[in-house]
Amino acid sequence: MAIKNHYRVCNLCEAMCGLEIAYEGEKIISVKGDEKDPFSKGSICPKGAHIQELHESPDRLKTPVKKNKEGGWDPISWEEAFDEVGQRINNIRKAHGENAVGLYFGNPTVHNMGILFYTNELKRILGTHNVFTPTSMDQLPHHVMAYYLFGHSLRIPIPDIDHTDFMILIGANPAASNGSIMSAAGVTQRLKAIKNRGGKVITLDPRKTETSRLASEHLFIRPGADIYFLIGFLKVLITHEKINPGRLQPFLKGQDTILNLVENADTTQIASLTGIPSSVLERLALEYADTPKAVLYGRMGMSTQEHGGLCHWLMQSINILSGHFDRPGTTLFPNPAVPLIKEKHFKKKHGRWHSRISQKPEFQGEFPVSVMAEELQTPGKGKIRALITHAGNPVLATPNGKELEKGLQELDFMVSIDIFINETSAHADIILPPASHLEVPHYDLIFNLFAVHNTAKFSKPLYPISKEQRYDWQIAKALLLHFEKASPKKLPWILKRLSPERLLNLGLQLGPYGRLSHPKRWFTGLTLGKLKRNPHGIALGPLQSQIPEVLLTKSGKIELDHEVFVKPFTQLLEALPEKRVEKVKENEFLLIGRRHLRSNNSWMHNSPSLMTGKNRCTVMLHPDDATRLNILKNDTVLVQSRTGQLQIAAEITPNIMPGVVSIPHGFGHHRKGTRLQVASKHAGVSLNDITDNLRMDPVTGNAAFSGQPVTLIKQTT
Ligand SMILES: Nc1nc2c(c(=O)[nH]1)N[C@H]1C(S)=C(S)[C@@H](COP(=O)(O)OP(=O)(O)OC[C@H]3O[C@@H](n4cnc5c(=O)[nH]c(N)nc54)[C@H](O)[C@@H]3O)O[C@H]1N2
Ligand SMILES: Nc1nc2c(c(=O)[nH]1)N[C@H]1C(S)=C(S)[C@@H](COP(=O)(O)OP(=O)(O)OC[C@H]3O[C@@H](n4cnc5c(=O)[nH]c(N)nc54)[C@H](O)[C@@H]3O)O[C@H]1N2
Ligand code: SF4
Ligand SMILES: [Mo]
Repeated sequence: MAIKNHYRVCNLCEAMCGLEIAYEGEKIISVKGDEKDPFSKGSICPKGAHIQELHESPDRLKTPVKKNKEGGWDPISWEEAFDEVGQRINNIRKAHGENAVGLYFGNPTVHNMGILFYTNELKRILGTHNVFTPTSMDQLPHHVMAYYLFGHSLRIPIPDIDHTDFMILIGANPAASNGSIMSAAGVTQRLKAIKNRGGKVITLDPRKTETSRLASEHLFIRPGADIYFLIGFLKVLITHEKINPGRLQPFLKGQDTILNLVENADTTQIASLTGIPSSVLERLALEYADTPKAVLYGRMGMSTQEHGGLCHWLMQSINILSGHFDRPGTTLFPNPAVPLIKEKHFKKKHGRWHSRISQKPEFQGEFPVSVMAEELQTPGKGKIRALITHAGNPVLATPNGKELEKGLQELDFMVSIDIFINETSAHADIILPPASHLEVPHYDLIFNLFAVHNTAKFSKPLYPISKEQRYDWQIAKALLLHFEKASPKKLPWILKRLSPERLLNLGLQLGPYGRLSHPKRWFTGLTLGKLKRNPHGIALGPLQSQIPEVLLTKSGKIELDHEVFVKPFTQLLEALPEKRVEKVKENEFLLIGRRHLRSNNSWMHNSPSLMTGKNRCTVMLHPDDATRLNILKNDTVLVQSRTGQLQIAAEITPNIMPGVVSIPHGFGHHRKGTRLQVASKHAGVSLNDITDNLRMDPVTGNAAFSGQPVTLIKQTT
C-alpha cells in the first residue's frame, strides 16, 4: 500500500496548526507541521505531533456502554442507549421541572464543528437554566467586557501580534498554551519576530514562564494585583497627557467617567501592592504610549482572579483611550469567513435569571461553574437530578471539584458524551462515545473569531467511521429528537435536514468572503467546495480596522462607563489608600496554576509520548521560601486550603516569585473507576481538590483561581 499525505487542522488547542499526516492504510507513519498552511506555516507542538495516539488509544470507547450493578460497563446498541437516555431525561423533566436537568459542555465542544451546531439547541429544547461550561473558569471576563463595550460577547479584540512593536502580556503563557483568545499558530516565533524587528515583549507574571524567558523583560507581579498595575498605568498616561483615542474619539461613550476616576485616585500604594516599582511602571507606560504600534494583552492569569472583570474592562479601555485600538499593530477585530455574530442589535443576555442557591446571575444563558456543586447537592425544587456532560471533565477542572464529584453521586441519572472513561464520565450511567479527532470533518468556527490573521481551512476526515460509530453531532441530534418529544420547542428543520458540512457551506457562502455575499464574488467567492480544493487552507488577509461597523451597542458607540464596572471600580478606588498587602504567616503562600506544553487540561495525560520526562505535577516554590521552611527538592509537601489538602513533591526554582507557589491543574488520575491506563500511571494530584469555589470575581462570576491563600507543611516520613 502506498504512503499518502493527509492535511488537516489540529483541533486540540486554539492555535489551529496545519498538520501533514503521512499514512499507509490504517497506519499513521508520521505527523508533521504543514509547511503550506498559510496560517501556521509548518508550526506544530508535541500534542499535534502525537494526535494519532488519541485515535489509537486502547482505552478509547467506540460503542455506547452502560454501567451494570457491579459498577462495570456493558456494551449496548446506539438505539438502546438513545432510547434510555431520552426516556430517563424526559421523565425527570416531567417529574421535577426543566431545571432538574443540568448541562455541562467542556472545552473540546468549542473545538468541534459538529457539536457547535447543536449545543444551543440542547439548551433551548431542554429549557434548563442549569447550564455550565469552563467559560466561567476561563475567559468569561473577556466576554463580559466585549458585551458591554462593543455590544456582543464574541466581539473580542485580538492583539495584532504580527505587526506590533511593543506587546505587554499580562497573565498569559503562550509558549506553553500556544496562545489563547489569540489564535496564533507558531506563537513563539511570532513573539520572537517582534524582538527581531526591534520591538519589545514584556511579561507580567508571578512566574518567570517559558514566555517570560523569551521576552525582552519579565516582571514579577503579585497574584491578583493586576488591577492596581493597570490603574497606575492609566494614571501615568493621564499625568503625561498621553490620552488620545484619535480616530475613535467620536465613537466613545463615557470616557470622562474612567479618566476622572483614575485621575483623582490616590495611587500611592500601588507599587507595594503589585511588587513592581513605580519607576518601572512609569517607564513601561510611557514606552507603550510613545510606541504607535503597541498593545496590552491579558489572558488566563488576568481573567481567573478576583478582579478579572475589572482588569479586562480597564485594560481594553487603556488600549482604546491611548489610541492603541482598531489600528494595525495594536488590537483589532478579526473578520472570520463564517461570522458567528448574527445579531443586528444589542440583546440583553446578563442577569435575566439567577441561580437557585447563591443567586448568581446568568450570562449568555450560563451560570458560573463555581455554583454547580451546590446546585447538585442542595435538596429542593430545581435541584439537578440528571446531568448531561459533553466533552468535559468537571471533577478535575472545576474549583473544589471534589464537592462536584460528591454531587455527581447523588444524581438520579447521568450521561456523558466522551471518548474516555475518565474522572467524570466514570460517574455516568451511560457513556456515548463519538468518533475520534482523525475521523471528523472539521472547520474552526470559534477560533477563527479570535485569530491573528484571517484564514479559512476545511479538514476532511482521514478515516471514515464504521457502522458502529457516531459523530458527536449525530449523538446530540439523536438525543434532541428524543427530548423534543417532551418539549414544546422543536429542533429547526434546517438542523433536522442538513449535515454540519452543508450548514458550514451555507455559512461560508453567506459570509464576508462568500459567493453569495456579493454578485461580484459569484465565481470566486468562498464555498465549501473551494476549501476542499485547497486542503492547506486559504489566506484571507491581515486584521483590519472595523470601527464603527462592528459595534452592536445600543448607542452605536464603545460604551466605557457601564455601571457593572464603574460601581465596583469606584469602590475599589475608594479603598485603595488603605489597601495593604496582608501580613501572612511564614508558611502561607498565594497559589497560582501552571500549564505545560505537553498537557491539555486534564485529558491528554493518557497519550504515552506526551508523558515522558520528569514528573510535572509538582508544587513550585522559591529557594528563599524553601530554605525558610526547610524544604528540599522532591520533598513531599502538604498544601492546605479552606477546601482541602493535597500532598505533592516540591520543585524549587528561582523562576517563581517569593511568597507564591504554583501547581498545575488536570492531574489526579488515581480516582477509582476510570479507564486511563497511561494517565493512571502518572496520576499526580488534582489542584482543584484545594481550589475554592467561593472565590469568585463579583463582576463576572468567574472562578478566582489566582492568589488563593494556601499553607505549606513539609511532610516527614
Ligand atoms: N499545553 C497546553 N496548552 C493549552 C492548555 C493546556 O492545558 N495545555 N489549555 C488551553 C486552554 S483551555 C486555555 S484557556 C489556554 C490558556 O492560555 P494562557 O492564558 O496563555 O495559559 P496559562 O498558562 O494558564 O497562562 C496564565 C499565566 O498567568 C500567570 N498568572 C497566574 N496568576 C496570575 C495573576 O494573578 N496575575 C498575572 N499577571 N499572571 C498570573 C500564570 O503564571 C501563567 O503563566 O491554554 C490552552 N492551551
Ligand atoms: N485550577 C485550575 N482549574 C482549571 C484551569 C486552570 O487554569 N486552573 N483551567 C480551566 C480551563 S481554562 C478549562 S477550559 C477547563 C477545562 O475543563 P473541561 O473541558 O471540563 O476538562 P478537559 O480536561 O478539557 O476535558 C475534556 C473532556 O473532553 C473529552 N473529549 C476530547 N475531545 C472530545 C471530542 O471531540 N468529543 C467528545 N465528546 N469528547 C471529547 C476528553 O476525553 C475529556 O474528558 O479547566 C479549567 N480548570
Ligand atoms: S499548538 Fe495546538 S493546534 Fe498546534 S499542534 Fe499543538 S495542540 Fe495542535
Ligand atoms: Mo480554557
